[in-house]
Amino acid sequence: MKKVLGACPLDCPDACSWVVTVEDGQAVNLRGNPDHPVTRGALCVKVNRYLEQTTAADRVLHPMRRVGRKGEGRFERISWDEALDEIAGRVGEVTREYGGQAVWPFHGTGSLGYIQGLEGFAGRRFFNMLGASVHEPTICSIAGSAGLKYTLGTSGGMDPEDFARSKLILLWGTNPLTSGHHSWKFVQDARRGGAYVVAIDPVRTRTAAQADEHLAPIPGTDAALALGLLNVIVRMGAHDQAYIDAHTLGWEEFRARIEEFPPDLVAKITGLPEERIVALAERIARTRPTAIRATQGIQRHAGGGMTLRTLACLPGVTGDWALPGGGLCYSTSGHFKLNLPQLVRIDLLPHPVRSLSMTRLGEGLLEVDDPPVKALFVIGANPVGSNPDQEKVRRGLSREDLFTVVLEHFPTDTTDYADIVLPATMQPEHLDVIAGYGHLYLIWNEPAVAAPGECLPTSETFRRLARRMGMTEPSLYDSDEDLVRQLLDSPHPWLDGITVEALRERGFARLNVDRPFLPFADGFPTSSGRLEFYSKRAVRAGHDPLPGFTPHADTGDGLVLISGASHHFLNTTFGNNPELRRRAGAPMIVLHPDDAAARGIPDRASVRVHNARGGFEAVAEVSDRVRPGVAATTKGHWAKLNGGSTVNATIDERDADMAGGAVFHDNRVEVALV
Ligand SMILES: Nc1nc2c(c(=O)[nH]1)N[C@H]1C(S)=C(S)[C@@H](COP(=O)(O)OP(=O)(O)OC[C@H]3O[C@@H](n4cnc5c(=O)[nH]c(N)nc54)[C@H](O)[C@@H]3O)O[C@H]1N2
Ligand SMILES: Nc1nc2c(c(=O)[nH]1)N[C@H]1C(S)=C(S)[C@@H](COP(=O)(O)OP(=O)(O)OC[C@H]3O[C@@H](n4cnc5c(=O)[nH]c(N)nc54)[C@H](O)[C@@H]3O)O[C@H]1N2
Ligand code: SF4
Ligand SMILES: [Mo]
Repeated sequence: MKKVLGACPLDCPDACSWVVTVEDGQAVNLRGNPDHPVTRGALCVKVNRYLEQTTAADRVLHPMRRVGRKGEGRFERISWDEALDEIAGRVGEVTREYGGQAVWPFHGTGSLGYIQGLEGFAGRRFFNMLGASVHEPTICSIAGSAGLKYTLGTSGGMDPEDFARSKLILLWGTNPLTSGHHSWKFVQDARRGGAYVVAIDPVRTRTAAQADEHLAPIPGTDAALALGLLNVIVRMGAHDQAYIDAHTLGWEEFRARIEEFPPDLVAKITGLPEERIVALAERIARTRPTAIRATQGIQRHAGGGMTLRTLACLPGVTGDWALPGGGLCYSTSGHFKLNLPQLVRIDLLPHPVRSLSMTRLGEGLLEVDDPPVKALFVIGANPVGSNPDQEKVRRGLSREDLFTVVLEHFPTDTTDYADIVLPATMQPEHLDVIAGYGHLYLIWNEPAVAAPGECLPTSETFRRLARRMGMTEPSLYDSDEDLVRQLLDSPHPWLDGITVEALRERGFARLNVDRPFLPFADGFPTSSGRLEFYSKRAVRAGHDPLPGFTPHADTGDGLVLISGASHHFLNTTFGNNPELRRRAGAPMIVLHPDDAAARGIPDRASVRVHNARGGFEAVAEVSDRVRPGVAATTKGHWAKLNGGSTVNATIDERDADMAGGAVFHDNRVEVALV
């Protein structure tokens, strides 16, 4: 029997460190690493079933070639040799006829590993050699990150471990009890120290139900709420003028913007009672330190970038950025100053290439023609389940002239459209290193068991494909461990002493930063070195020079449908696990009693949720967990296991205000009895 240290690869802020128990070459137990200060011995309801998934009967174990029509999901088993020959041949034809840019390496968030996953996996070097289009990972968090960079110069903020020192915590558009529960312990620590917790969410989630106070604004109006809170704070004279003078840029201009948002107007915009806005502002005014936790859900709207840009100003006005336990945390990933350029090797590109946005796969496959996309590699992604506009994505993937290769663990809604499916290893079967976006540790993942069937690490698949295509560039053949060494080879002091050996021994390493962590103690990484209320960079990018409020673009009829994290699935990962499906139940939609009554929908009724793009079937839950005009469901169900379509059939392939982010929660639907 041996115990092997690993890392949860899933797209979750917590990046847990885990321990696999191996007996006779089989993984027999998986649990959270008790030594890791954030994991603290616990995984989650989903990953407690991860080992079960590694041996599930439906796991893809061999290369397969399509025999049926696209979308039908009928395949025959082939050998790796046949698969590599066919892929090398088809990709060679495409690049000769249309150029490298006709190849789209579409990689998703199935694994956040630096080697096997999204962050820069070895396949990037192969695609750079081809001169393939660059894939822009726009689907998750990019609008908020872009907004934060205007204000702070980085998307990184405070360390969630420091929530324990806060006296007021605003859980603003975040549902940690479902989407990354490990930070909750720090919230509880703060409460023991007397902290007050406010949830700001149009839905009464598990998290909101546990808060001391819950405010349910109209979706997409948070920036107006932030400006309204600031309006009251400034009128009280509770802004920190000394901090503002020493550390910010453009206060007089921003102050004028704040004056445009008095609480009576903000009450109208947000649908919140004016007295509750004023009361929260007064609470912020008198409570130091105040921490804001905002995550990705809040920015999946037309104005999502502006929302984070504006929220990050709040601690700049109150001076909380200077205080342990104060500030804002969206994602910590910007703090990992790893040597990504050396891993990704963009310099291998033969010439500059275009980018294709992950969020716009339908458009990319159906409308782009300079050149058209002729070969698609889907790696760690399930776009039929997770992308906006499911029907458009299906139409794109159905193109007969498109050659599609999907690297997967399971026969998903997307593999059904593949020409070739390649079997990929799961986390206990390959080497990787990962960083959370909700803490400051790098986590090591040592292979624990042999891969089943003919599964290969994604990195190895691309080494073999490069060889098959006759590529001679030596760095294509670097081993996984070499790749990690190149990644860790960074001059940044926060990475001093973090080596493969150190990681391997303990399973994790915290960045060399102080505890408590004051991210901007040495200034902000903007061009002025200050927090920029006024941003020249924003002006150059065509945005408002000042933080403000950007309303929803789609103001039509219908209910605003929010489809946030499911407690039992992670995106569409685990959507095929029988026990988690049983616990999750059928797809549901929460309707306010007034909205249900107006449509004659009783509790537990079967309904069809639809709009011009498409629809899906769900069970109605009539409840005041949502505010009137808002409906809630969750992401993650598989279409083929739930009547052929999911909530993503209703979502628009539209961009948010910044960097091409997706707008999943900015979606209008109608609901009718079936
Ligand atoms: N169990 C589980 N965990 C997950 C995931 C999962 O699918 N399942 N997904 C993972 C991924 S990929 C990510 S990116 C993170 C995301 O983690 P979160 O950001 O927590 O994800 P969401 O559930 O999309 O959104 C959080 C909350 O924002 C609220 N919200 C939506 N629109 C608005 C708004 O306009 N204003 C306000 N104030 N609130 C709003 C939603 O109602 C929701 O409760 O979670 C990760 N963790
Ligand atoms: N309606 C709605 N839709 C959403 C969202 C929402 O809030 N609402 N949120 C969006 C967000 S935040 C995100 S991040 C996206 C995620 O969208 P995707 O990136 O498509 O993520 P998943 O749906 O989890 O699909 C990941 C796939 O990768 C596979 N996989 C996992 N590990 C590996 C590996 O090591 N190698 C290979 N080859 N494959 C692997 C898994 O089996 C799984 O099928 O979904 C988005 N979709
Ligand atoms: S999904 Fe998140 S909470 Fe669950 S084990 Fe993985 S990192 Fe931890
Ligand atoms: Mo995400």
